[in-house]
Amino acid sequence: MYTLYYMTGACSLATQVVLRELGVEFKLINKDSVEDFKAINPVGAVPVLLDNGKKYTEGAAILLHLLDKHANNLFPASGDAREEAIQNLLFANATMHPAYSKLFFIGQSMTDTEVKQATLESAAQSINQLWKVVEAKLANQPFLGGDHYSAADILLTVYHSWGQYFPVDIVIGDKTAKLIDTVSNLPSFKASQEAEQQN
Ligand SMILES: N[C@@H](CCC(=O)N[C@@H](CS)C(=O)NCC(=O)O)C(=O)O
Repeated sequence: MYTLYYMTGACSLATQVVLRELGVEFKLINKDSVEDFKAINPVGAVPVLLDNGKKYTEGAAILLHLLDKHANNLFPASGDAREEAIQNLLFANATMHPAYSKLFFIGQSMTDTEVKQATLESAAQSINQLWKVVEAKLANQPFLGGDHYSAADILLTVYHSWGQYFPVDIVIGDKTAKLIDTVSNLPSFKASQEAEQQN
């Protein structure tokens, strides 16, 4: 039995989608309902996963743990395909996520309206460069995972949803738009969003 600590709409949404894709049982706990969340994760960040009481932090590490443990079609088990999938997972988690995190930081910390808008737009340009990298990776395949969506595709779909919170233009290519549309309409994705609202 798993327990997932989450925040609504945050990167932990991708962890929940993967748990559902794997068909495993889990319990959801909203981070904001925990009195001292830093006692659970001193960094203060979600996702945090408990696997039979053992604690896992860091989204990519959590996904690798789950995907190694359960049979799935989200992550190759070996070979070049696995190496490629690890690179894509970390591109999403360690490159695209921090690029979006800049928007949240600027949004929360800057007060001068003009400077704030210019800085948000600069951060959005960096994000758009990364979406071009994604579009290029999709030249001959519908998902980063190939013919089937992968963990990285799920992460990217969650991050893309964050652009709507900021007054900037996030530009994605046609193939990327199709990927995001497909993943965000998966039953596992929709159920995860609903569960966050109900919990
Ligand atoms: N490197 C961490 C980063 C996780 C992270 O930044 N999580 C955000 C949500 S997407 C968070 O929990 N922020 C704390 C907060 O906003 O209170 C990971 O991949 O797990």
